[in-house]
Amino acid sequence: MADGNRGTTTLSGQNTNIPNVVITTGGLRVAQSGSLSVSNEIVIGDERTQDMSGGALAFLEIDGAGSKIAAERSIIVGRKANAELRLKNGGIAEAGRPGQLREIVLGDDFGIGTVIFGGGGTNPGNVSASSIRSIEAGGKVIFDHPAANLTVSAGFSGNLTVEHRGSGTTLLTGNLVNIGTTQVTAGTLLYTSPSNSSAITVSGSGSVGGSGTLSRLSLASGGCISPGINGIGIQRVGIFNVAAGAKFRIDLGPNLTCDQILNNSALGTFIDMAFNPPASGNVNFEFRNRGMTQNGVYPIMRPYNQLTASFLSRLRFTANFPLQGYFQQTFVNGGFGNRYYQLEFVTTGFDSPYAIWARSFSLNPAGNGAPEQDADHDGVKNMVEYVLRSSPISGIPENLPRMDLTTTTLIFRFTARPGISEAFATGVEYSTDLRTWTVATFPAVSSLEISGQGILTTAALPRPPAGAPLFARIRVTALAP
Ligand SMILES: [Ca+2]
Ligand SMILES: [Ca+2]
Repeated sequence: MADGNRGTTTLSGQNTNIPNVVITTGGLRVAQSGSLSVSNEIVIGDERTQDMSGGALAFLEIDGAGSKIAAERSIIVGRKANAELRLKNGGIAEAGRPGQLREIVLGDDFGIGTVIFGGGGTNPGNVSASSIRSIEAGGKVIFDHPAANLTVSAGFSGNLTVEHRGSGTTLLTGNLVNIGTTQVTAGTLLYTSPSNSSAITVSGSGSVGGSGTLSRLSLASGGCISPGINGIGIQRVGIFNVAAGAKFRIDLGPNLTCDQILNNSALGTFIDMAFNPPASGNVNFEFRNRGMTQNGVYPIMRPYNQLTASFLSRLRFTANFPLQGYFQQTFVNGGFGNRYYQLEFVTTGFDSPYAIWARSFSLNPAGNGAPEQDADHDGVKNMVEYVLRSSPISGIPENLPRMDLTTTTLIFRFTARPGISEAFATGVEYSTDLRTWTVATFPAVSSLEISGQGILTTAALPRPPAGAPLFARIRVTALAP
């Protein structure tokens, strides 16, 4: 099967048992759940007489979920010509048989090949292949899509460049071996590959991250590094150039865990991170709360020997939650007799669990949501509502203590939310006249932790003589931080 005209042909049915497909010039679209299965090769672009300065002379576009091309051998994009493979809206290009070489080849015999995931703001399709390999110079892989999570497992190798220019997020899980430059100008490009030799430049609104190792990374103004994949992670970097206006987006988690940017010595080869901060201007740190549980020292970055004191004076940080803090650097003995600087972020105040709770009801923990206040005027202080898991804004107290009368005792009990003991003490008080209150003490009062529910406090108070009143109430005290 050969397509030699310069227009576009659209295939929508099932087309099988075709030995080869060669699109010399012009375009072929596979759409509307159409398919094309080829027992040998698919070649896109195969005409030497062309204007090499122009755009693609041939393209194959696979558009829409269920649309697919499959070659039992390779898919060759750009043999002797400029050609494009366009993957849109769930369309799939599958190369090779399982267990065999499954590659998409860019550029052959002086041709130039480009693979585009998305294009013009459309959602992407994908490849089913083990690698995208460029033979001739000029090969390109372009991510130009708005999708929130495109995962591409094919590795990249050879003389190709990568561009990420759509607003979406792309995760590359394959190895990237000896490829050319990578430009991220928009969206997020994530890597899990333990090796990535590409010289990566991040600019505009682009962001880079993941859990892999980046040999060479440059953040231009606006460019962002955000270690990990949607959470806390470690990003290893070799040569790390940072321009003024660049951004570090760092997640802070429980027990002083945080995103980290480290040298890659942990790989077994002892390589410094050559960290080159800007000569002037600010670098912006943005922090996100990923379940912080305490103030403390969060180790953000560990380069060797090249972090300067003047750099520290130009760090700016913001957080989307109340958080104060400052940076410090420490000098630590490293392996092999080396010493390295560690850049640490020291937190001095973040929302306590109580404050997070108060804010969740749109209350100000330092104002109407303060522990001693009663925001909904139901007679129950905010901190008591917090302890009892009652809404501080509904006006109707929930989970109030229960009282049961036996022949000899008054049983008073309540269940407090778990994990409050660092911030609040609870107890029981009783009175016969509502004026003088006495704190009930052990053994009359006892507490028992009930897994998954909280702390059950029970007070057994002597039953007063017939006709005499007895009152009991929960006592909540805010502890000094
Ligand atoms: Ca992160
Ligand atoms: Ca209240």
